[in-house]
Amino acid sequence: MRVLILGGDGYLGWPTAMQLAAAGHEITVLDNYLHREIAQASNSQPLIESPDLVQRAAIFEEVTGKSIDVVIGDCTDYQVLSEAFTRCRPDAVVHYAEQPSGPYSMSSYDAAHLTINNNLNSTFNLIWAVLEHAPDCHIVKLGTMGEYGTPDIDIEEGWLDIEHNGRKDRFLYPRQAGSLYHTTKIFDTDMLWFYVRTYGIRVTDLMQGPVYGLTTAEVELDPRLRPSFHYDDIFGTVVNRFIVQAVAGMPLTVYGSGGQTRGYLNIIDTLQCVDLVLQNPAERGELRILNQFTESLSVNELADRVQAAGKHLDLDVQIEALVNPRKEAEDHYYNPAHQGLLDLGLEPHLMTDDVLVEMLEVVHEHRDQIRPEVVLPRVRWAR
Ligand code: USQ
Repeated sequence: MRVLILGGDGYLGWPTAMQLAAAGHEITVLDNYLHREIAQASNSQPLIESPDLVQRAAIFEEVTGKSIDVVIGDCTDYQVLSEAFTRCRPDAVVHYAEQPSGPYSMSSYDAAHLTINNNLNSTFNLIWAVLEHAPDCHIVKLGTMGEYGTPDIDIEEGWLDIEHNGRKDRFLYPRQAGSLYHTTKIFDTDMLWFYVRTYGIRVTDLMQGPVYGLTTAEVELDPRLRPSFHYDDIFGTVVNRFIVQAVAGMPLTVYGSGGQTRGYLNIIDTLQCVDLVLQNPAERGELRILNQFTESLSVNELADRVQAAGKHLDLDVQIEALVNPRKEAEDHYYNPAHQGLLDLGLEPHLMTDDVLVEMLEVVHEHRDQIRPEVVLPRVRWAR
């Protein structure tokens, strides 16, 4: 398959590119380093500095003999995206090219504006590039479980059958996100649904939960191929943050009462899910929505697990409840369906003690680079 990966420099984009290239697919990655720029500007550099995309592709080729075609460019510029389509002639596009942080999107007018602009325009341009250059191309779009919020009913996979005044119909599941970033993903889904039902494009929208981990199969070949790993309050996801806090000897930062429950997955399973949906594409005229996570856990449960794993390394891990910087339910019902990817063949790698211990060990090797000043929350939802 020829696959174009938008956002190929990111935490998930780069490992996806490597895995697909290693499996023999022809891969083009497109990225404009936006994430590196805004992370730098908000003093949120990753734990381990990654080589740039051109250098990473060269290292990958050196160790595997397989090439990854790199295009540095901005997919909110339609010309750039059109040229990437002409160059790659993709059978599928994996779309990661979005500003991915809730806290960043809530930090200022400029950050909110950038998030709206980047996320909506990249998706809009992608749809048009498919319509104009590759109408049969399968769009694999990374959405988020956060689109659904935390409703007091079961969460379905994308759709809800509703009976009203004796008649029935099927609609997109109601969405109510907790940050502007998560809201842009709702706009994306709506936009994709409009173009699917109007022009019959084929789309898989993956509603992903928070991802954790810093090692994938290709990283074993050369540690310079490691995904960029954030632990700061803005770009770090909660499990990755807790691991770094445990190593740094800082108390784990549980926001509020810690009852917030989300569906988590190992980075290895993100790659597995993307691979499975590429092998099993959506039909023309189908918006297929799959909930992408393997286990639901509350923040308190995460903290307890990291604390227990820390004992294997003789770390005395403390847990501290902080005033929640976000506006979110802290004690809520949470029962999302997630059968679709299992039916496609997903074999979950769960958050075991061993997995957490391995993460602690890798972070421990890099403990000198931890900057405690970026750990506590700097962005608040309140105004
Ligand atoms: N949390 C803490 N302490 C921390 C950091 C987070 O208690 O130090 C809590 C948050 O308040 C939240 C939960 O942990 O209730 C998850 O937070 P997160 O920062 O790991 O995840 P989130 O902001 O929701 O966003 C992340 C990714 C985003 C992805 C999303 C999936 O940054 O790109 O879409 O996870 S989901 O959460 O299902 O929407």
